[in-house]
Amino acid sequence: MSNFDLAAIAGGFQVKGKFVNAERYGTGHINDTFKMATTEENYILQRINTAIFKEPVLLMDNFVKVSKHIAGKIAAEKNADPNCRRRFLQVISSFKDEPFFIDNDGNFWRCYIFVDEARTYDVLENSSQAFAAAKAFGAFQNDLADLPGRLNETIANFHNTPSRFNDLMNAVKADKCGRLKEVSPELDFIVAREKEYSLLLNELAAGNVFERTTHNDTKLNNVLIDDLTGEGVCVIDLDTVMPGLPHYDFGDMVRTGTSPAPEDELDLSKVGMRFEMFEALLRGFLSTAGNFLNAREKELLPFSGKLITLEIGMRFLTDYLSGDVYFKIHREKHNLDRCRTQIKLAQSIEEQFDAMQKLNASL
Ligand code: ADP
Ligand code: GN1
Ligand code: MG
Repeated sequence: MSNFDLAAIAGGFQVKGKFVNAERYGTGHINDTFKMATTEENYILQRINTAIFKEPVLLMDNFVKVSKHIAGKIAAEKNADPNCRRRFLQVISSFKDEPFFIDNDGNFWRCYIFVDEARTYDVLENSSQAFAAAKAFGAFQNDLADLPGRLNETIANFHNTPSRFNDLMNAVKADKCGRLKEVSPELDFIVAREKEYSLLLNELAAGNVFERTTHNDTKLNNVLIDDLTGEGVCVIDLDTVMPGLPHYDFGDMVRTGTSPAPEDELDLSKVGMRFEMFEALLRGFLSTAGNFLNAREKELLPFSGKLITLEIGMRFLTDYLSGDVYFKIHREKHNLDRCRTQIKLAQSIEEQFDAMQKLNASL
């Protein structure tokens, strides 16, 4: 159920057919997503969270640029795929010919074609899926390597880990909800690793690694896996596509693609990095991104897994201390539970780090 008049909102877009129904869909933490059926087609209808994305018009400008660029790449392929409309997000314009619709309450909505016969996985089932997903995200970076101009930054300092650490320290000082006393082990773990948080930015400043157009939210449930072929068919959730480092994307794949347990698992004994999944992610990513990464960029891939896991861990902890104002929560202490899985995963990555480095050096 939702409080939105979804039929009226659907009526704002140039969709085919008549509205049939719309239901909440997916497990994203930020936007409100609905699967909508009309008499002719399935669509995704999504309310952009404008508390987080404060410039939705600029965001949709990025979104359209990126989808069109990828569509152009697909169209130029030899033997262009007849299914190519499934391989990028096809934005449906409003009746004002804009890529969004503003409802009577001022909510920002967008609409795109629902990709059938494909799904996302909150937890990957096997290493073939890991390879396919990482290959798709690598191809996404590769496709965007020649995007003209620089995209708008939809959230400033999104993957600036020292700045995220600073936010956590401010939340600790404020202790707005009196929750600090519950989080000592998690906080100690994060603080003990402070020196590592600036490593990638230092490498960037030194000119060893380079800014590119990256996805920045490569949670494994942001790529659709084809039911039939098992291939990564379409990269979705383009809100944070903007300038970034390739490591942010690879790191988030390690964070979300290697553990057999969900991000909010309560039984921490189930959380850990499965080495075979890491290997598949690495091989998959290098199969499409390997040609544009330099030697130092490649060398830093295993480290990025640990860094991004800790970065998202600190964001969950910051949100818990601040009263759960950013990520959607579905139970008490949800953000703390999420933080705990990230700490456990980071620990598991540390334990296997030498082997990860060795494998990476051998590829
Ligand atoms: P959020 O920003 O909230 O994570 P997403 O854009 O990732 O929102 O969408 C939420 C979920 O909806 C995805 O994980 C995916 O399962 C599903 N989804 C999104 N877009 C499509 C699409 N075009 N076709 C099919 N499923 C989609
Ligand atoms: C959010 O939108 P979603 O659920 O794919 C968040 C990511 C976090 C992720 C943690 C815009 O992603 O940065 O890594 O939750 N997106 C934004 O699960 O903050
Ligand atoms: Mg998502």
